[in-house]
Amino acid sequence: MNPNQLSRFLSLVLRHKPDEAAVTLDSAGWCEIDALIAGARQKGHIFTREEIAAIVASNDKQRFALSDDGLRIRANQGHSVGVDLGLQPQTPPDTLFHGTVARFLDAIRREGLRKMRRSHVHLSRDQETAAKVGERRGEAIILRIDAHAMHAKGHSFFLSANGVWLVDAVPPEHIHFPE
Ligand code: HQG
Repeated sequence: MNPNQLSRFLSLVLRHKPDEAAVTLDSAGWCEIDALIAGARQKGHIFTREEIAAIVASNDKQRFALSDDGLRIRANQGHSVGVDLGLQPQTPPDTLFHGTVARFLDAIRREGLRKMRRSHVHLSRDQETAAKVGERRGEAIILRIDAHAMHAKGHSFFLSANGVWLVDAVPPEHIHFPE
């Protein structure tokens, strides 16, 4: 696997489908690296501990973290399998952003932002990051989220280890749509 393929494979296993490497994640999302390497090898995916360490260190979005003892790995966010990352609620910046595409806007106006397949709605701290998230699907539309008002109303916000703001849902009244 080249580094890109390995990064994608780790995202798949550590966020969505641990079965793909014949491993289980613990309740906080951690996976033994030795078990991951052995399980993936059984399925024909060959990589080393050093290659994993290089991905963790160099990944453009810091998608993965190693445990303090270096023996386990987990994804910092983006899960669809149920894990509890143990994040503490935090006060968000007054404004956060969400990058999406035009075809979702009608539904978002009706029902707000929903977490869809993931465990949270993902919000970005700045417009540039939100633009990159939206561009994965087409021409990005940037929504401005009134995080201050949501927080004041009791919504819990969490900050992932790689700087993504996570929230359960965003009701439509807290979303500013572009003109
Ligand atoms: C949309 C990447 C219809 C939402 C990025 C998005 C991010 C709705 C899509 C991370 C909706 C869900 C997450 C509603 C939301 N009706 N569509 N009510 N509510 N949507 O991938 O935020 O590279 O689950 O706008 O950088 O795009 O994987 O979420 O378009 O941080 O590390 O439904 O994924 O990180 O898509 O991206 P996603 P997202 P990684």
